[in-house]
Amino acid sequence: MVENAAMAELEQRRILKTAIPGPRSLELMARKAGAVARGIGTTMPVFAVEAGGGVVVDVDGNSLIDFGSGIAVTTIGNSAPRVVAAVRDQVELFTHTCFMITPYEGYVAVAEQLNELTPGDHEKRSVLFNSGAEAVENTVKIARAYTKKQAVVAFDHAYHGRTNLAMALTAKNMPYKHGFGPFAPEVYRAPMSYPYRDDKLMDGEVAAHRATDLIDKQVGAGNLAAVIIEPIQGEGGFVVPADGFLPALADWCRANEVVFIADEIQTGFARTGAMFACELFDVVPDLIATAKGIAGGLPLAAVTGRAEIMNAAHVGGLGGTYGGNPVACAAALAAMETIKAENLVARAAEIERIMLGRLHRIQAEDNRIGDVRGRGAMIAVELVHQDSTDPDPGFTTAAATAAREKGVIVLTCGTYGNVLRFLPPLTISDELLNEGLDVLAEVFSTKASMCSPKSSQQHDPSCQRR
Ligand code: PLZ
Repeated sequence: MVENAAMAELEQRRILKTAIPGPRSLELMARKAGAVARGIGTTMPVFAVEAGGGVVVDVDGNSLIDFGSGIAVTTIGNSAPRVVAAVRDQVELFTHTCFMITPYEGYVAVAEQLNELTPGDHEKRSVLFNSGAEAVENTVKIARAYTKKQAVVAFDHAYHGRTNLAMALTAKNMPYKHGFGPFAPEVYRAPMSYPYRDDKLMDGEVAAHRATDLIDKQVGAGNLAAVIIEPIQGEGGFVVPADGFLPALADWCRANEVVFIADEIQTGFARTGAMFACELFDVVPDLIATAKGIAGGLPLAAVTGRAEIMNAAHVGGLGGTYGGNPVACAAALAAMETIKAENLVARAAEIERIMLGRLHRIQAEDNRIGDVRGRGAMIAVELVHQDSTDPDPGFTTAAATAAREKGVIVLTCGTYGNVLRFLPPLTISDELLNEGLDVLAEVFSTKASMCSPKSSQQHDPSCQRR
């Protein structure tokens, strides 16, 4: 692994010097409340000063194990050495010209890389943007321009972003949509394949048929421009669809002249133990939206796809002032080189093995863990009330808070708020990974007698498990 001075100095250890949050973080949280709009929430109220490898260091000197990667962004580690060097070099040359005014090579090189790395060996084109939501919006613009149709189908539990069209595509009301309507029209929702919650007899093909049948009846393929789906859902609960679901859906799209869009904003760039999660399911999307892990933490996003679809939008129809900023492009080239040079796709698969092994062992002792699932370094546990599949968001919040107080950054997700998700950077050491898992094991064992009452009951007598 290439190391730089800063990273070598950053001790790869969990260190707790104060309570979490410490006094300086508390002071800064008070300043945040006085200066930043309340709509921006805080998962963990500690302020970062440095990060790398598998740790985030806070203003009180606490060194926290990073199981979040800033929501699946710093896949190659924070301040990855190649990214730092590439950004430094580019910043000294120029920071912006606007690619639509005077182009530069970095943008073209990123597009070439994306065309090569994304699934399928057909002729492709790419276009760059700033955020995942912007990429998603543009997949729909492009699909509409190509098909001359308007409707778009998204799925239950989907998350596609916070801009107006992306909000319409996103399933969950609170906190993403509540009070922010009206939403973009011509967006329809289909049922997702959710093996833990679906009928046990529902295999992937049957689940796909359930979705396409509803689309046929309620929308009509003749009106449908695109189907957009996360191959493994992110914010919606790390839902891994049943085998056969995505290929059947993609086949139906092809047969009906509907553009099949994969939103790989969270799953892309080695995160799931493949360069892109579509590969795990043997599907080749027509368009693929990427962001997050693409540029080692700098804001960049992309749409890549079949040349004939990508070229359907007229000249000047796509763009934006900052899209494909030269500094972000330099970072992206360095990030992609890092993934290849450090064999991070294989590292993600190794992380999957370690995490699933440990979490299955914890689950065997604890029937509040209804499901353990995920691929690569995108792993989750779904928490339920004892001896049922009823979601337990109260216990989930308590477990996440307990883990954070012990110095492990963990995130929650899921339509029902009952999923603990783990997204470590692929540069985390086995020691830190295992230490983070030790903390989780400790949290589950010390919280053994703690569970929240079912919403329908004042007191759950089955709560006393041990
Ligand atoms: N599509 C699949 O995961 C971003 C959002 C966090 P942006 N997910 C994290 C939050 O609460 O805002 C995401 C995603 C998928 C689209 C997006 C949107 O990407 O870069 O946040 O716009």
